[in-house]
Amino acid sequence: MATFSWPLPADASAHGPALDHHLLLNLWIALALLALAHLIILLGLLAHRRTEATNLWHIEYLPLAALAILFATLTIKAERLWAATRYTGASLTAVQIEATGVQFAWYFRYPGTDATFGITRPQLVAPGEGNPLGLDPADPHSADDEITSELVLPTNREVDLRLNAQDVIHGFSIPELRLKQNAVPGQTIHIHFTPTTSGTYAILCTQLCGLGHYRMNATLRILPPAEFTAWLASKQKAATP
Ligand SMILES: [Cu+2]
Repeated sequence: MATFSWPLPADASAHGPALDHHLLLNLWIALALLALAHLIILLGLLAHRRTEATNLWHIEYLPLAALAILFATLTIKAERLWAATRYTGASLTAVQIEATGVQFAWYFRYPGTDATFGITRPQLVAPGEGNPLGLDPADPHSADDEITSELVLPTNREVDLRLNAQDVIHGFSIPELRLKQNAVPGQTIHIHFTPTTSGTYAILCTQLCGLGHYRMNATLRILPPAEFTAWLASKQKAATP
């Protein structure tokens, strides 16, 4: 199956190949069942009616039970693959980053050298004054927080991304990382994953969140660890007065 030409975008995450494999397995099974259903219809048309209709229960219920077990197994496997990025906790050494969806932009926040995110308050949100997330300057943890409009991640290190939304539900989606998760106002939703391939990728919003939805996108840059550390240091240096 490795030689199968696959019209999905290239995968740049550690969990992606398992998801791709499962998707392909689903498609092959659906194709096989479609062919089988047509074969059965064809045989039914050609066969002579030799049996009483009342004796056909096993022809009806056994395939039905087999299909139910097959689809339940595929669904449970898919649910587990998805839950691996969502419901299991990230490792304690994961890079901590926050992403916030706002009509119509994504903001990313790095906690800085104190490794703690500063408190944000809705009443302090003022994008025109350079405080799009409403960081509270009275909280000492907020002083070194770095807010960016592009997401920069290191390769081969787990990322613990917390997702927020300020106004309406936005859909955080990176096709190359096989990630799609809603950002919901009033909730902090964690997803964790490990980028594997350096490059520049698009971050999209996949919920119709308003008139400017079409332009709600951002850039993801995945860098080798040394370059990522240098980028983070340069951001922090620029922020220090
Ligand atoms: Cu949106």
